[in-house]
Amino acid sequence: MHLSTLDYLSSVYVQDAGDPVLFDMATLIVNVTDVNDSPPKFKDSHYLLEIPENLVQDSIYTFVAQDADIGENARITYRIACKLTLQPFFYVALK
Ligand SMILES: [Ca+2]
Repeated sequence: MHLSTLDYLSSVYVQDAGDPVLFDMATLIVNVTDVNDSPPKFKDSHYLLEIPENLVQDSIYTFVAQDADIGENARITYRIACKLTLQPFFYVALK
């Protein structure tokens, strides 16, 4: 018998009112399945990175998000997203 972390094991007991009292017991396993009810979340809602124009580097920052679900419901993929708006994807601030 394999129990996952969300399985709960208990016993159920039944008896009659006869004389002598007769009874039986059974094992009860409750498996609580995960529902994808938690969205992945970044720690912060905005990130500002300042990068020198001559930077030669494979990686400049690692974004980390967390998901409170388990298994496939917590598996996160990352993408650079560009919404279809008139807003520019990158802002360049001149100092
Ligand atoms: Ca989730």
